[in-house]
Amino acid sequence: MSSFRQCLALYGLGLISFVLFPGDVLAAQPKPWQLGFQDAATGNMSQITEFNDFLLILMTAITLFVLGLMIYVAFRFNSRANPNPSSTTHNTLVEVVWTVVPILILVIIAIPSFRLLYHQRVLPEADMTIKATGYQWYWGYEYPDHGGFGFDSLMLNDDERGEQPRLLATDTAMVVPVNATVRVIVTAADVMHSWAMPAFGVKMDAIPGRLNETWFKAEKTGTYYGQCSELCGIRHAFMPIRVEVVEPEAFASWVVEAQAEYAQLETSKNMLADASNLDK
Ligand SMILES: [Cu+2]
Repeated sequence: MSSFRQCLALYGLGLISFVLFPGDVLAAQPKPWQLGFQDAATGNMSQITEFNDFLLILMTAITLFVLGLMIYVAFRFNSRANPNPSSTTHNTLVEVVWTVVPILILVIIAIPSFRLLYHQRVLPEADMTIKATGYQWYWGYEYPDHGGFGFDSLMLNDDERGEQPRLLATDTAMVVPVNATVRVIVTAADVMHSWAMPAFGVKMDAIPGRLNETWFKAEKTGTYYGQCSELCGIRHAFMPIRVEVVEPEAFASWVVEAQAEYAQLETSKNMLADASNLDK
């Protein structure tokens, strides 16, 4: 079978599976031939997508209107069609209209824009908190509400990644329950990074010595991929972010496993205390 037909068959299979199993379990990552944003997994991202679509329509309408005017002027008022130009210099009505209409358009854009900013910036009552720390070049996560365990999440190379997508695969993931409001405290330990998750509509700078706050409420279970979005050094492109959104029961059992598996903060605190005793 030619590769084109293989592609077609694969595409068809993908389409059928999408129709049969629509967006319930989502794997948010860039797709070949993707146009626009990744599928939204949070209310904020749905609003961002809607706002983008609205602006696209508005921009297209304005551009077509201006293009139409220019074409009209070029044909109607060129020197052959209009050999004796009018010497009018002012028209109060036209001047009021071309000032007021753009102001109205800006107000129409500003209202949903500010509403969106407000939703992103004002944190609702959070169900849980996770601290994400950017390092050169990987992410570390801490769960202060669940016993304070923490772990690092490193990119997997092509030999290790299995089914996971290239350059986005990680060994461990931030795991969160579906439909929970998660507050993410974002910081960095060395240089500036940025914790970005396109499907959640979240992008927050991670700055050393400073705690930034953001939040999301994932409404669909699945695996979501993002990347560090602040140029942070030679391996900036290789510190992906993976978030697993799971059912609350699965989250609870993951927490039990994670508490056993990952070093507890308490343990590391004791180690630090031991180390400082050694210095004396
Ligand atoms: Cu980074």
